Amino acid sequence: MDLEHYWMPFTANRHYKQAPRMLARAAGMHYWTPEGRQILDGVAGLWCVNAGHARVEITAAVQHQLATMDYAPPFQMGHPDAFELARRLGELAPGSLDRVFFTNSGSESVDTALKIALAYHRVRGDAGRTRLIGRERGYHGVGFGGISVGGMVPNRKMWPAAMLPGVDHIAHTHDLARNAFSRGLPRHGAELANDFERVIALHDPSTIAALIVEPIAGSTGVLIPPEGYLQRLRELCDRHGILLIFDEVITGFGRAGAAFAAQEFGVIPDLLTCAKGLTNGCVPMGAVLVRRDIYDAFMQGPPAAIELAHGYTYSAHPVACAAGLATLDIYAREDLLTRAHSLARYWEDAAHSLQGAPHVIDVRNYGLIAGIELEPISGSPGARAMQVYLQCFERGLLVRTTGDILALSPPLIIETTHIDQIFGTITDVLRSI
Ligand code: PXG
Ligand code: PLP
Repeated sequence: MDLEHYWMPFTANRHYKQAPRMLARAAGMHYWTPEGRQILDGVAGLWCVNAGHARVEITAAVQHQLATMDYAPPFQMGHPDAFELARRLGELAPGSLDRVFFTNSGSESVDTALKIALAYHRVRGDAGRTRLIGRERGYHGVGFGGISVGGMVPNRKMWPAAMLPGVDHIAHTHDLARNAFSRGLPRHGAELANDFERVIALHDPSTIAALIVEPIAGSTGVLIPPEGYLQRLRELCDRHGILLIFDEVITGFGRAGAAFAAQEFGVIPDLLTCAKGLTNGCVPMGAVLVRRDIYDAFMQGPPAAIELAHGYTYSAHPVACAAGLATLDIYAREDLLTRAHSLARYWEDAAHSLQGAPHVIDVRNYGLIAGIELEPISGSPGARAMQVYLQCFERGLLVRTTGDILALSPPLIIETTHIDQIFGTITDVLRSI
């Protein structure tokens, strides 16, 4: 097979193409390689296949939709499933986050949310609020907006002149010295929210439009918010008229034990971005859930005028909407959005059994997420985790790595025997390298 033409995303292309790892088939908790080797999926694809692979109900809905209406223009035109999916998402969402803008990815959701936040202040006559605040080690996709508010250095450093102006970052919450091997929410670090207060004072609160954070940071290596931290961010936003955006691209749809992490943590943002689990990963789709009165603020001008000059050719694509509705049906029927809650204790105990295994310097977890931080090989950051990743794949387990951190986020249909297999395999690998 000619591998040269495909420029692979976030991949060491040359290394991969020397020894490609191919997947050919998926069902339930597993992938199969072209040679027929079974691989347990420890990461729900890429944090997205929450209901497990190849669900027949979703396949049927997609097939039916493609045969009935392949495409419908989303501008000045609609189709019933788009309205129904928006209604259903509003029902799942916390508070009054029941106005929904559809996109095709997490990155587009982030750019859309940032644009809505800036435009909202402007339509209210508060056009001086132009600053966007992100957080160090945040991941908000790869659009120019997302990398500007994001805080993952390699994702930013090629494009120094292309960053949005007026962006600043608050400190991240990762604190191994005080919080290593925390179970659930780390005890120490609520005061790190005070760094937001510093940034607010520095720039003057009246210039800040929004703060965007992941309730649990995923891509950067599973950073769980310290107890009380998110509440404090919410209070500061309220006090200073700043919008709070939760990026729930990973934490949405049951990952943390509730429909959204916002509900799990009891902190309701003003805008919420999601994607991934919205269609169980099988058709690209994202969404921004918006507080009802923010939407209303836009609905003031001449009724025939377009209120927001924004949208994508594939916003509310009929096939994605069909997949989304079928996915939400499965989540509801199988109580998958709260399943992480009931499995969290077993998952936590299994994850923390790695404490004391070779190279492990931290284990952290929440819902059906775990991060295992490894001691880096001196002079080769990331190499240790990559070794574990490759060995796990050889032994029939798919994990994810970022730096020297293993990230785990299995489909929510996982059973305890799979949990045993995941952490058993990782233990064996750690002992062998
Ligand atoms: N926000 C967050 C919080 C994400 O986790 C995005 C935005 C961007 O979504 P799209 O659909 O544009 O990729 C994400 C995506 C990893 C990994 O290995 C995580 C993501 C993407 C790729 C890899 O942790 N999350
Ligand atoms: N580039 C060109 C030339 C286009 O015509 C369009 C959409 O019509 C786009 C980019 C944006 O594409 P999308 O709506 O799929 O984001």
